[in-house]
Amino acid sequence: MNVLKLKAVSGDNPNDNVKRETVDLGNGSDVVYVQRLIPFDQSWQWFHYLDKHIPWTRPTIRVFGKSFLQPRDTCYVATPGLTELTYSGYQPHAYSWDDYPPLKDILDVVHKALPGSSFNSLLLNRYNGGNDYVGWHSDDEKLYGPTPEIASLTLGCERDFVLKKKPCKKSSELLYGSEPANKKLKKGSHDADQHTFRLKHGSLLVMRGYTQRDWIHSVPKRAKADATRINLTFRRVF
Ligand SMILES: O=C(O)CCC(=O)C(=O)O
Repeated sequence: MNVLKLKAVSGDNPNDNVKRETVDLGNGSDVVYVQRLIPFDQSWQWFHYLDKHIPWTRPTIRVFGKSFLQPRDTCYVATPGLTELTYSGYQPHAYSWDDYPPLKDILDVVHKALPGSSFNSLLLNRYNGGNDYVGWHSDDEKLYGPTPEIASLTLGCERDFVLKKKPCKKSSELLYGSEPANKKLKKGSHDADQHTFRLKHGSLLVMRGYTQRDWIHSVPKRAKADATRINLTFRRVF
């Protein structure tokens, strides 16, 4: 599998000494990966709190006219008054940040790590083992604007996060939408149009610029991922 060797970028964030690495995807898209944003023990504390207290649901969604159970648990949190989120025919209830106070502490850490960011919504995902996944998609809903910054925090089991370049703007979802997100790249292969990040406990991955317009991403099924992973994706709704 092509797990990326990342280039460390110095001076990107002089306000802290957390090591961050940036992958330039070209044409105004890039990804920042911070492998150890949150200390190990603190990450487990937040993991256990969220696992227990978040009102997880597994909704029925519609993709290409077919209904199926979303292959992971989810919950949505947003600041009141924002445009409501709808994806795959599903409109999640927006819980408040005040309902789950540790989320505000986590948001604070993420904001400090990303100067200039101001996220007002959060989609949480819980993968109960390697059969849970998210298929190929991009977070290109209009409510996020043309160049959203999307910050994705991992707690718990390590999983692969795969980015693949869209073949062309309009046909990408047709080409990729029904493809199961469980393929691995051949060992040792190098493909500039596909990148895999192994997301560690306490890590933060940030997609920026035109990544949602030009790339799709997935967290594929992995037989060996036998424990739970909680993912928090912070976004700004305009
Ligand atoms: O779990 C992840 O790392 C990705 C989640 C994701 O792609 C999404 O919520 O849109």
